[in-house]
Amino acid sequence: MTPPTLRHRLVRDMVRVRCVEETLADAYRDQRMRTPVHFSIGQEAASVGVCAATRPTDVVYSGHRSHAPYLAKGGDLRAMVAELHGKRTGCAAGRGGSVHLVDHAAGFGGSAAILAEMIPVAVGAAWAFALDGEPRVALTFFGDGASEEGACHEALNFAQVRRLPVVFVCENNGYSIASPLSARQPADSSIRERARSYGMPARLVDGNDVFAVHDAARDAVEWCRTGRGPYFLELATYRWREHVGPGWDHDGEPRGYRPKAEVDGWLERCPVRRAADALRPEDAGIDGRIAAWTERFRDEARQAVAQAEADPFPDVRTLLDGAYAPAASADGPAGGGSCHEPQIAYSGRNQ
Ligand SMILES: Cc1ncc(C[n+]2csc(CCOP(=O)(O)OP(=O)(O)O)c2C)c(N)n1
Repeated sequence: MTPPTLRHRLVRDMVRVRCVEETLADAYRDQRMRTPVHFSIGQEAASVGVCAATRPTDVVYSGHRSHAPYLAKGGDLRAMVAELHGKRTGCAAGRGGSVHLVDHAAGFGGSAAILAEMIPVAVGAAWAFALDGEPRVALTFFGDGASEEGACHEALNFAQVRRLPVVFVCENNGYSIASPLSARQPADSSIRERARSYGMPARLVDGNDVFAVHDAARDAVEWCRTGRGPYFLELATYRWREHVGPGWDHDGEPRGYRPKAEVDGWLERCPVRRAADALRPEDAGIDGRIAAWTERFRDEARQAVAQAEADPFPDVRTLLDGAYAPAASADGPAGGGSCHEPQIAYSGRNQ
């Protein structure tokens, strides 16, 4: 059997992310996952195209929309699904949920839901790589809303001053929850222009074209690895489902912040379908391959959900392990108590 081409791998990896997230969205309705979930369904080309341009030793960070970059960087599927179920086998030992994914072995450095929080963290990692003289690159995914945070601009500035090897990947899906870009940013301005004003290259790319994303990401990573400083990618894309949760904006009471015709227009620009259309002239069997991948990855995702449901919850006695607690003073115990003895009553139910 001939090995898959890079273009095939990019399509396959998007299909995998789509299948995992759709399976999770279906299972979410059973309420066994008690974590908020922010799906990247419709935005798969961004994570897959960028992460395929990295080396295993490069490190990726993300915000709350974290499943896709985690999986695209090679994060362990079962550990992610267990994390979403709050289980001990989760990648954050069941303490973090969907917004606190991590897989150091795969080069996924972590995700967090405080907007823009991981951008300076990625810059810090890049600074360490530069100081150690290691040819590694840090990458950080975030949304258009996060690009408006002060922490983002401080990080861009510092990265450029120090010429650090960090790729800033802004997935511009046009909305911050229900607030459109036009209501939040001055007319005739753009995210990439603001990034460019710090002196780094900043490119707008069709974020639903996985091949274009991959080409741009290769240039960006190469730029950083060869010591020329940071690089900014603005990927224009669109989230298909509601901001948080498994539903669609128009499957019940209209939410009112974006018209159905706009959503439908972006469904037509499905990144998987567009990649398949592009590949068909060189591979008449692409649709059959996608069908086979879909079956395989849905099955893999269903097994991960079944395994996560069967896995144990963390032991309540470990509840405060790893949590900060001030030391007791001579006048009596300080507020937080010990790291090892839970200080709160526990009903034994998963509430
Ligand atoms: C500092 C901070 N402010 C507000 C929020 C609440 N919040 C969570 S997600 C979100 C919108 C994020 O939009 P964007 O960065 O564009 O990412 P998207 O959800 O579109 O992927 C907001 C305002 C937060 N998590 N952190």
